[in-house]
Amino acid sequence: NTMTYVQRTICPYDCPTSCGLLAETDGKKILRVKGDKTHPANKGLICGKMQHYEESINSEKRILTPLRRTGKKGSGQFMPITWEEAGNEIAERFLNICREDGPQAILPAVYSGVMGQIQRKCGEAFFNRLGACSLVLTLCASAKGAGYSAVAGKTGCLDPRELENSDFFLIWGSNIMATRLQILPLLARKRKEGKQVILIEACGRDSASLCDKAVYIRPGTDGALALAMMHVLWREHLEDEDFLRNQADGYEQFLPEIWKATPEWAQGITGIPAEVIEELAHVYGKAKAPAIVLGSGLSRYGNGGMTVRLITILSAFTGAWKRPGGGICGCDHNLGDFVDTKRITRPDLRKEPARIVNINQLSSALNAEGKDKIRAFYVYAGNPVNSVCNQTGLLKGVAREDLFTVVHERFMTDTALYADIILPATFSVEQTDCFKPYGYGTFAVANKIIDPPGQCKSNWDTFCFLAGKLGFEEDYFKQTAEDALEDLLSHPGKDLARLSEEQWQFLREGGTISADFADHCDFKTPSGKFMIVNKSLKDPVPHYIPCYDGTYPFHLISVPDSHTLNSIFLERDSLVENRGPMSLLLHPQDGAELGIQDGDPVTAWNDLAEVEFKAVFTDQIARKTAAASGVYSSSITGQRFQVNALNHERLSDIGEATTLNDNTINIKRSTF
Ligand SMILES: Nc1nc2c(c(=O)[nH]1)N[C@H]1C(S)=C(S)[C@@H](COP(=O)(O)OP(=O)(O)OC[C@H]3O[C@@H](n4cnc5c(=O)[nH]c(N)nc54)[C@H](O)[C@@H]3O)O[C@H]1N2
Ligand SMILES: Nc1nc2c(c(=O)[nH]1)N[C@H]1C(S)=C(S)[C@@H](COP(=O)(O)OP(=O)(O)OC[C@H]3O[C@@H](n4cnc5c(=O)[nH]c(N)nc54)[C@H](O)[C@@H]3O)O[C@H]1N2
Ligand SMILES: [Mo]
Repeated sequence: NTMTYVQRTICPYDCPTSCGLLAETDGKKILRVKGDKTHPANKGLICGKMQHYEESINSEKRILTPLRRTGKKGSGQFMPITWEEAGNEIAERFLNICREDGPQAILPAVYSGVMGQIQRKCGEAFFNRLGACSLVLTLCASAKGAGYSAVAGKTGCLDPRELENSDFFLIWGSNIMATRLQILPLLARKRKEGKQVILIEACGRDSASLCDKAVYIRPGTDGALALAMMHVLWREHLEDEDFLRNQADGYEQFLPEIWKATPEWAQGITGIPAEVIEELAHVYGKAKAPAIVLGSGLSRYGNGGMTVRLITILSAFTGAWKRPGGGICGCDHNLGDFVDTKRITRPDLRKEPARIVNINQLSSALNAEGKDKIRAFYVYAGNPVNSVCNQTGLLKGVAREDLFTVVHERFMTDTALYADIILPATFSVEQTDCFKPYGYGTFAVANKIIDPPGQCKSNWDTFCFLAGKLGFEEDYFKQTAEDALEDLLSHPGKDLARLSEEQWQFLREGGTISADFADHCDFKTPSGKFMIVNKSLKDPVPHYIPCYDGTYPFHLISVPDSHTLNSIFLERDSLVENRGPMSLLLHPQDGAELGIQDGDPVTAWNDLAEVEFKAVFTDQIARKTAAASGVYSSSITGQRFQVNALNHERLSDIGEATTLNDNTINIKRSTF
């Protein structure tokens, strides 16, 4: 008969929305979680995974104390130790390494386990102060970011709430069922009103049924489609010539690229029939306020930045940016000016220029010899053994006996299995943070609701604890996360500075506030114009460039799964069970040509590795494409290597991003 109460919080995971949640608690445990109907972005709608967030928080699989390795690396044998023991050992090892080889022999790795501005980014201050390597965080959508800003600079794209005014929707390379659930009610309503929704996908298994029509494209060739659509629009006089000549840079120089890009040419590259391209361009060109909802999958290629440049130009080619609801959505980053994250990351604490390591090349870094040898690896809020390419190289690296590895985690991940010391991490409800989602112009505070179980510590508290052990004197490391939040809020960006007393109060109590939508025609670029041609780039005039592709017959792509989020939620048996075994989606005709049947065990291989999957047939995939759905761990598949073992660590054309969708494989029926 205990009293319970409800507190607002925010989903901490790597999604465009940062959904508002209501958590019911007795002050000790989280009992129930539901969507916050008053939240401006998700309006109460949350995914199946978060509907039982409490099952993750209360999971018996959580790591509750610091652990020291007792068996071979990877064996999973650990014994509990105290924070004092763990902290002393980490400090001693780090100080020795700093003395012997310098702090650049210490490599931190973080990614997107928690998306809050404080808990995600506080480690940077610690490693800046230490002088460790600086990690380039481009494991996700930075080729997309680079491609978009190469054209639009810092101009804000469409906030999804602006899609209310759109009259035509191109869902381009986005698994909206898994990653953009919050816009589904709007799309359903628009379809009822007779507005068309068309999907352009390499694999539309999850999303095709939510659209009027799906067009399947050969992976990595979307730039050719965008060019050919512009060709048709130009030929049919559907372009906005006034906009292109007067508000954009370089239209004249770009025109020859369009003239060359006939639908017949694009058919040869994309595999989409020329008539379909013609029709697509016509319906797009006839719409007044067409919106392109752009996913990130198509940017994870050797030509990813160029592809996004071409699609961004297409999104403005008919003048759509001038009309409410017209333009491009999903290109992030410039939706609102709230807090100054440098107050958290503290680049000023670094005394010497950093040694830079790209997260996509962790495998190379961990296997380097000589003066570049990495001696300590500190992982937090990330699971690189499962999320980064060249998994065979990564496993070789983390298995090194002379590498001292610390992993700050909530669960025994494949990365944690290789740790010398594991530190127990918190859940979002056990720590204070603030959120600026990458898909909406909103900002939210999420206050700590309950104390962590066992001896779990947040990233903030852990770095401050270790700073103490290392003798860092800066006041920064003596603050609490609540102090850090107060510091951010007392140096507000322009969209916070204008809040009323009442709104401040609401925000501080865990509310979400919104920035105004961007002015899409006030171009935040050096020339003040939309940059069709961008002279600061190696490739100033956009044109079609092929992706890496490769020598094997099938193009391998990775697609998000709606039951899980990257390797998060693997602790939830029911979600993992519903998702099923690690599968490779294939077109039935390709399956037939390979002599395999739906459900067969198959082996996929290339120059890097050999990985076992279950073949799953779907019509909703481009030919000669194999799509691996979701991220799996060794404990689920029983295999040492998962899909990323088949992916190279090559980078994108611009943005230094992952090219995890740009690899080729052979496939055969497994023989046991
Ligand atoms: N349930 C769930 N939600 C998630 C995630 C998850 O794993 N599960 N991941 C989260 C993360 S980390 C991110 S970054 C976001 C966004 O996650 P992203 O991984 O960017 O996913 P999407 O934007 O949905 O885009 C992926 C889609 O691109 C398609 N695709 C791949 N290559 C091509 C191509 O060459 N051309 C075209 N047209 N399509 C292609 C794939 O088939 C897939 O449907 O979602 C987040 N939300
Ligand atoms: N094959 C394949 N590879 C992929 C993808 C894919 O779809 N397929 N997706 C790619 C994309 S888009 C991304 S963004 C990356 C994601 O790459 P990662 O961020 O490395 O992967 P996650 O699986 O999200 O792992 C995050 C880990 O952080 C832990 N964690 C959560 N909260 C906290 C916290 O507060 N503190 C600490 N210390 N730990 C915490 C979680 O338990 C989890 O194990 O993976 C990329 N790699
Ligand atoms: Mo991501």
